[in-house]
Amino acid sequence: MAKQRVLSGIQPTGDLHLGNYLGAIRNWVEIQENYDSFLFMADLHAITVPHDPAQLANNTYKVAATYLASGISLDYATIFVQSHISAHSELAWLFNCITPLNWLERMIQFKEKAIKQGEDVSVGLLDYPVLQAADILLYEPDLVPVGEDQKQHLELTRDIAQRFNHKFSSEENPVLKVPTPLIRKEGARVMSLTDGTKKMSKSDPSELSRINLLDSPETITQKIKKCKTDPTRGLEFDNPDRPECNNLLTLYMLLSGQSKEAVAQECADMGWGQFKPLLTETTIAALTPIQEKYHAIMDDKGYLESVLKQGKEKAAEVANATLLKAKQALGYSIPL
Ligand code: AQP
Repeated sequence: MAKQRVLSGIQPTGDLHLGNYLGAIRNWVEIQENYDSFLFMADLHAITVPHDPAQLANNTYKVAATYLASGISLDYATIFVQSHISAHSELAWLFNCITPLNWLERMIQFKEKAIKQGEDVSVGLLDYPVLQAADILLYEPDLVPVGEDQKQHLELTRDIAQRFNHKFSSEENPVLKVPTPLIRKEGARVMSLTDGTKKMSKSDPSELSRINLLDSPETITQKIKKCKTDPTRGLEFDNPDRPECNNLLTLYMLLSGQSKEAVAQECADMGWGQFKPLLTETTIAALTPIQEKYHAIMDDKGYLESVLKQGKEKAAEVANATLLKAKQALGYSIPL
């Protein structure tokens, strides 16, 4: 029996951080053996906010190298660049014409990012979830593993698929496969180090708010030393009045691979002065092997390019077949 399919991606918009790793990449690695994974670099999404053309290609290589360095194996995964497959843009246009504008206007991420852009909000930023629906539906995945912040976008993807199927195909023979989001409980929302109520994000202007996967041991030490805590002694999970405490304990739990119960017990009587060095050491130990592999892969561009070329060929075959079905359902039937 064919394996079920998984699809996910990350925008090459800057340095990846612990949120991207714990909320997304680590989960892809954990389940990869049981699935046929399609993982991409969302470089069309990367230009929905102002970007530097001189950085785009290198950022895209960096994300691909991070996938591989984090343990994604080509035995199970196809890694490709979104812009290499023109079906993404084409299907997004078709979906634009069936998606009500007010579905997009209520997207939380649009509202948050639009505030940051001020006057300079692009149509692309509003349209981002429609392109994301195309990214996903082209590959007919069974599961889409993402962080909690993407939940609303995945619901929209499901709505677009269902609307398309309802309007342009029969119930017995739907054109688009409706996917299921996979959002793990732990690590689904890694919070900022400077504000435990805000998610850790690449676009936060404060470098101190996040730990990047490529941060040096010195930088990690500094960031954890300066991170926000509270005056209470004794550390605990799930106290809504102590969001930073919950976040830092969760990071420790995930990076050390221990259970929640073990961490709760170990840290119950600790003060921050004792906990911070422990978290620092654990973070450095978890990231060092990834960093070593990352640098080796980045030094071999020929290898990376061959991975992406192979990925393009496999992804294009799947994507073009779905695009053709969608176009035919819409009435594009004149032979080439
Ligand atoms: N803080 C987070 N906690 C858990 N998961 C997270 N993800 C991002 N931040 C966290 C997950 O990472 C994947 C890819 O994200 P992305 O880079 O494509 O876009 P994003 O969600 O917009 O990430 P950022 O860091 O917030 O980037 P900017 O600041 O550029 O928008 C997704 O699976 C996401 O859930």
